[in-house]
Amino acid sequence: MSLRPRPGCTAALLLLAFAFLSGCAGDEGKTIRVACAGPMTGEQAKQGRDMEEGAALAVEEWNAKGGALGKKIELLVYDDAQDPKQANAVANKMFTQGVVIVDGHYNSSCTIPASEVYNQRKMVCLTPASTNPQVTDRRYPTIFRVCGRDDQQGKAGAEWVVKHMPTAKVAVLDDKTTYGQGLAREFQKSYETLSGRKVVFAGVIVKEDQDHTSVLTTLKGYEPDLVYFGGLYPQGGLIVKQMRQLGIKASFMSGDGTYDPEFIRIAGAENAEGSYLTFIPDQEKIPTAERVVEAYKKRFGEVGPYSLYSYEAVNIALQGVAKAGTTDGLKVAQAIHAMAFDTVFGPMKFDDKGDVLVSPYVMWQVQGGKLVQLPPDS
Ligand code: ABU
Repeated sequence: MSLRPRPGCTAALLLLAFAFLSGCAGDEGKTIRVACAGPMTGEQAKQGRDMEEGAALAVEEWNAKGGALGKKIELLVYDDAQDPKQANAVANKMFTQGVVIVDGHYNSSCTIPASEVYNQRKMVCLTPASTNPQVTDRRYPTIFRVCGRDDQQGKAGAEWVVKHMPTAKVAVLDDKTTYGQGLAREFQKSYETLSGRKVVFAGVIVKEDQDHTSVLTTLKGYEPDLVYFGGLYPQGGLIVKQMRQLGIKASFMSGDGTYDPEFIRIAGAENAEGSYLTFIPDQEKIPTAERVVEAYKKRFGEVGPYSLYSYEAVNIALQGVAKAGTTDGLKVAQAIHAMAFDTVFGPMKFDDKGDVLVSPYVMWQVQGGKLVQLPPDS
């Protein structure tokens, strides 16, 4: 477990830490235990921190209103270290520690195995960020996803390419993870169907490597106009940087896992310039998000890609608890399935798989070293 304060939020996080330590001393049952689980250490730690902060804000707001079912809410933070085995281990630990709600995980490769435990133990899990279809396609009754799916965003990326770059030669790369490989295949399938053309090259990187020039040199030989990458920002940033170093001028496109200012920092602003990324419309411009965005910024600073999704994962779960009048996982899940939620993203409801009914993907581009949402018809 880890709690890492940002400047200005030390006192509040210390309170959370105190609450956790008190919990360890035997408060189980006196509080409702909510877990936030994700990559709290390592190269994706920024995403874990964003999730933790969103969850902390939601828990604080619930506690300020008196908690739920007459009990205070206690936030416990678990580090899955972006490792499927560790995700499974922390899922089991949560069960032994009396966790009833899980906000997690970030990586689909962690959410999928961990949700086997949540399903078996009837714990309610809402992932704020895992977009691989398998997360919900297994139709486990207590598993939900607050964000969209890779079959939706892969198709959105392909539609954009077919419309805006109809004659482009397209190459595809992925990082061989559940998320990256899945997203790349969804993009490729939609692209080839919609355009009637084949991608000119499909290759993989070794995620743990820092040097991707071998596969990029092969890719260069196919003279692509666009490189679509299925993977996350630490690798996406390096790929763009090394593409430019090798003189590959092709446009770069990726998905939500690359959508983070860290992508631009790792690539270098000059190298990342012009890159395309699919993500949801600007969260800071959603009228229903205004109050929470302001509160989040005041407490933690910049809102991360999945900060507000994490905030809403906790809110939705606790509304389910309040509606069900119990922390029994199956009853809470039934309540969540039956309810309609007013969220920062607007009205939200879940289908019978546990997916949200609406999840709009739009195109973003790096312009002037910043992520800029492109108008819908551009
Ligand atoms: N959707 C981006 C987070 C990574 C994942 O789904 O595995």
